[in-house]
Amino acid sequence: MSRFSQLWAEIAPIGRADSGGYLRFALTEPELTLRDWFRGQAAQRDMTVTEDGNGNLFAWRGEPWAPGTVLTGSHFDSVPHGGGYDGPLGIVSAFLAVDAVPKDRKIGVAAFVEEEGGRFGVPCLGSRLLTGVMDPSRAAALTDRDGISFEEALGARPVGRIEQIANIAAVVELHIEQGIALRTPVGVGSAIWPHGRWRMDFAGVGDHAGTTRMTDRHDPMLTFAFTVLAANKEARLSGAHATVGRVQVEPNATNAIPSLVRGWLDARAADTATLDQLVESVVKKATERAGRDGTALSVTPESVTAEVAFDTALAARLSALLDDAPILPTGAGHDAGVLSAHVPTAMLFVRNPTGVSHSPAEHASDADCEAGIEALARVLEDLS
Ligand code: HGY
Ligand code: MN
Ligand code: MN
Ligand code: MN
Repeated sequence: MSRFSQLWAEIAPIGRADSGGYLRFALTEPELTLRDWFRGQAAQRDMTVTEDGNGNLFAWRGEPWAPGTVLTGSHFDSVPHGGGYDGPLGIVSAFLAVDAVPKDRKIGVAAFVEEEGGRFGVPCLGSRLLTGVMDPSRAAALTDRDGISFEEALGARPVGRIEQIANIAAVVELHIEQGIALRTPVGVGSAIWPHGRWRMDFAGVGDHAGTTRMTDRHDPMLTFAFTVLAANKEARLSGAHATVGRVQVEPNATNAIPSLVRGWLDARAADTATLDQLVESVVKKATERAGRDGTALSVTPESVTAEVAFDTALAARLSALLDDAPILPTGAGHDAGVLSAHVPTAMLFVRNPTGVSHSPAEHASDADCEAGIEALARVLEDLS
């Protein structure tokens, strides 16, 4: 059994649901178990473990945050019933790559908290706090579906920007590819599409499903359903990607017209103009429809992320180092995207044969994962 398969077997059962997908929400029992696993891996390598007061966990070879350190890693948290590779592959690969890098090199391994935003709603929460682009008091007050705040889950108020991020020479995040463009075992990231989430609240008039005449209704579910169709159509017409998820209906009963339907629009496009056009048009059409339905729509932008263009010289250097590995964009957000505004940053992608992700069916072959580890080791050695 290879070192990779051995470590992979250690974490595979943690947080796995009957669906075969994972329920690894930030700072819940499965993710905390993975953090303990992380500490064990660091101890085996005599690496110093630190936490940054924002929920991010680090293992350092050399002094924590020493100038010139190269940082790698990813996240443990998953979307509900997500795949096991999205995030953890970058952390397992980081520890195994560290093993192959000369011992005198200063390397850090990170596990960023709440990358998916699956518990508290804001993606890349940990890396946004670390770099100072997320206000700690706003983060502290974020709540999950049970009303638990991030501060309560963390056990303390998040501290916000860590000034030592300026000491980091480079960041490299290895991640399973979440599309089908990569046809070689390993690729290098060129960019992250502009994307964001918009919370859409549809308010109507709750009433009896059986006795209320159709002409008397102000049913927010109707406006919501129209909006889902409008988002889908607009995206298809413009080549963008739009999804409506995380839906809450109040009251969520068979025989009651709801008073409120809450959903999140996840929209992404290859360029900012297309993204802006998509969101503007969906909101306009939904607002018009709300007028016809006698419902009210409120839209709140959340974590809108501008296009990330990774350092092109760095990407070219890594591609050359990795036998001309292809350089490709991704539509998925990553902590590396947040960090890239503060530190020279690169991403390595490992081939995903089906491109399926955020699903129990997400998979990468052991051979490609081993190739990813070998590539990451080469990159860490080159950059450090
Ligand atoms: O949702 C994303 O784009 C990423 O997988 N967190
Ligand atoms: Mn993800
Ligand atoms: Mn991810
Ligand atoms: Mn990520």
